[in-house]
Amino acid sequence: MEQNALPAQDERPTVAELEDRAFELRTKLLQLCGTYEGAVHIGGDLSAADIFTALFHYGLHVDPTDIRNPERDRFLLSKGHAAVCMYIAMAMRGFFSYEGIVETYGQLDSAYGMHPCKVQLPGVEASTGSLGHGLPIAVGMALSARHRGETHRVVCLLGDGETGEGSVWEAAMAANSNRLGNLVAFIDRNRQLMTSFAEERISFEPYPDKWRAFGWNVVEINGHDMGELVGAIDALPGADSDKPTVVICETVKGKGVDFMEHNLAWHAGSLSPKDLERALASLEANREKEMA
Ligand SMILES: Cc1ncc(C[n+]2csc(CCOP(=O)(O)OP(=O)(O)O)c2C)c(N)n1
Repeated sequence: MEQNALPAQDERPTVAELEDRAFELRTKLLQLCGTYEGAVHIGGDLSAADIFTALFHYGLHVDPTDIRNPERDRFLLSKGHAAVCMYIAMAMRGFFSYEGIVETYGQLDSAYGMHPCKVQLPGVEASTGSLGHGLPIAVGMALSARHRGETHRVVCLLGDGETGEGSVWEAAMAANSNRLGNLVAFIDRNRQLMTSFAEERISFEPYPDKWRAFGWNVVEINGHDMGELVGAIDALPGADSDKPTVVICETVKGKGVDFMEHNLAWHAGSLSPKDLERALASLEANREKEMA
């Protein structure tokens, strides 16, 4: 990923360091889930945790001490229900404090709502949560950057289920028509929706071919392999290129916690103290297995 004139990211972490951060992110997420009384969208948070880590700790050219810098990359969370995972990834990058999130998450008037609100939380680029809106907004932002001669990227994370929304494909067409090489979409391809598995409800396949047919560069990776995430980010075409890129990240909903993985019951939920203990133990055991 090319850098624009913003100061270089402090020191870019290694893949191993990013893996550690993703583990910390998942741990903090589960802990928050254990203290918050309401439901958290835990399944789609865990599937996206590695993507958030790779973006906020490696790929995105952003500066937590200068959040309005006009040269920053713009990140939009189109699957807005995964906001809490984004907040924690941002907190770990220095945007705000984790404790602050835990204190007020989900409360009326909190800056940290279940869905992100750009008015309430500086650093959030777009208010999202109604699925299908992030990519259209990202297209407008990328087009506007082009007209102004700006060189940053606009990066948007979508759920695969979300791409059942027609507005996503209108945006995909508009991005191609306007040759928006400064636009990058990451798809969290966890193959689950809210209450069902994706292909049971809607035929997504041949999914990468659909994006190709809409004129996009298509990159397919394992969205839990930090090396592949970093490789995909490093290989992105320059923001001055003329084709938008989609990185389809094959993921597992509930990733890292055995009893949540591929389990429709964990699209959203809350954790009893006992559940939290089990979840943290499973996360730890899986991490040890991966490192062995
Ligand atoms: C327009 C709209 N319809 C329905 C919902 C309710 N909803 C929230 S999450 C979700 C499932 C989305 O699936 P996906 O995009 O694959 O997200 P993930 O599985 O990664 O959580 C739905 C239907 C919504 N937020 N917006």
